[in-house]
Amino acid sequence: ANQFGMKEALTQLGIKEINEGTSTGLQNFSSGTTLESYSPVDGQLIAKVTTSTAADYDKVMEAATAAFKTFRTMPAPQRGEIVRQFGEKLREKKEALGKLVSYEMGKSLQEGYGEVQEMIDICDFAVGLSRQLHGLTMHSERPQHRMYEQYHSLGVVGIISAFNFPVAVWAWNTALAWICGDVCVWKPSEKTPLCGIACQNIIAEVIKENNLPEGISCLINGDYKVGEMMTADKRIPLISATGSTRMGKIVAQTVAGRLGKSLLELGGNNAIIVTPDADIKMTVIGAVFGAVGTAGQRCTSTRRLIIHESIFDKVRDAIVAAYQQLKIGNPLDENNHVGPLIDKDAVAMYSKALEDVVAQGGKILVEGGVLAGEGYESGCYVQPAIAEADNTFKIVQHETFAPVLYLLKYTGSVEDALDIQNGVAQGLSSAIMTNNLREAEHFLSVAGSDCGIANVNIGTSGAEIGGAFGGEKETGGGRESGSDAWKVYMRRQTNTINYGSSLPLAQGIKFDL
Ligand code: UN1
Repeated sequence: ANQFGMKEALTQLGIKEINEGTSTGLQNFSSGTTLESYSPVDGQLIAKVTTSTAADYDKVMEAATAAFKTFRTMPAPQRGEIVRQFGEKLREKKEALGKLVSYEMGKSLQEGYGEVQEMIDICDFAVGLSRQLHGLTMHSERPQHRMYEQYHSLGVVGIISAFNFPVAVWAWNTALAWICGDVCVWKPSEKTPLCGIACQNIIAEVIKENNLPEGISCLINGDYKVGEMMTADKRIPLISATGSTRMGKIVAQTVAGRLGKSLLELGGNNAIIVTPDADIKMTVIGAVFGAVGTAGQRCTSTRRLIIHESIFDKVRDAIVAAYQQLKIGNPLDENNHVGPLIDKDAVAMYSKALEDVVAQGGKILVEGGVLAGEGYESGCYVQPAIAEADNTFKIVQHETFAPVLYLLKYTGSVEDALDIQNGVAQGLSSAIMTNNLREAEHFLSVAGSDCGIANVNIGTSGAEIGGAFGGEKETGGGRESGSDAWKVYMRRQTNTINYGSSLPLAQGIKFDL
């Protein structure tokens, strides 16, 4: 299928018919079975990827551990220069990589480009940060003593990423890990292995051009069994995992069992509170993009709208009307708003959610359904749906990774809306639409949203890379990307230096010999 210049894009990214799925920057080690990547856009086979066996994995880990020993001694700003070069290559390949993301994953081309832009942005952020890996200095209680803390490189970082952001989430992790002096072993989702190959090909060029130790960026491919090799591996001090809460609980327990660190970025059940003081026009754009962007497969997707009863009908009608404008179809065609779901399993979960919401007492406002006919041959295209529901429904409490939006009604004050918003197990993203300062500040206060992300007059999705990204409760508690998220990729060391000629003990303890 060479629609929209996909063939050129694949060539530019070095994607062949069969690709080596286990590699360091310089060598390939794949000897496992083959993984086939089919596009949800047109159902066509894009290419194949060889998976990693335990022996392949070991070779990669040996290269990674060896690379770490030298990479950690390279000054951080020089590592920043490597990341800068990587960001430059991403700028050159933005179009090709954005297209591949769109074709292999199914998100709209605009969102595919947006994802590559996030990679570029985090590279820029990391370059600056490479000169700012600051620790504090403290005043010692003892005379002629100095105390400070410093951050040292941690080691091999294991990255397990999901299909929905097949390139950006890896970049959030690697760009920071590299400037911190860590090396990375990445297992992309088995649903988007070619995005992994494409990224690895790009970084391999940087590794070659700079004569860097092979193994600073390693790729492995396969299903959860490959992931298990990583989570159980004592050579990996930090596992950064993005995906379902179910997966995260398994990862967390395995990694904790060996007292490793994990950075978890799991499910969300994100809501927008719409108060009587909301700007309806802004609400509609924010809610619709949040609910149908990436076909509802962002961890930040808007799942629930919590609308005050006094404006419920007005907001409902405006959103329902906006849904009639949505064009669903090939995401590479920029006339379309919504592309396909990732695969038929996702379609089945979507259909089941719609059945469940009705069975549990919900009322369908915008009919869903699986689309068939010309352009929908892959069987992965669905109609974004809306249901009026109650927060207590089991299905509303659950994160369905599809474009299903629940409208919930609240009466009373913003506190009542917050009870509903916070009344779920997940805690990733949240938003309030209001021009009322008191409501907005209450929402942001300690008694307000319990999520890792809380926005005012912005939807729940589409966060910038400069802030720390992540959430509370069953979202896993991890923070990636901006702010001081880099600290998790380093180990902290406290240093006390005595430049005097006696040895006073802390806490004034006397110990004379
Ligand atoms: C995800 O869905 O895993 O905030 C990440 C957003 C994007 C990242 C989402 N910047 O929607």
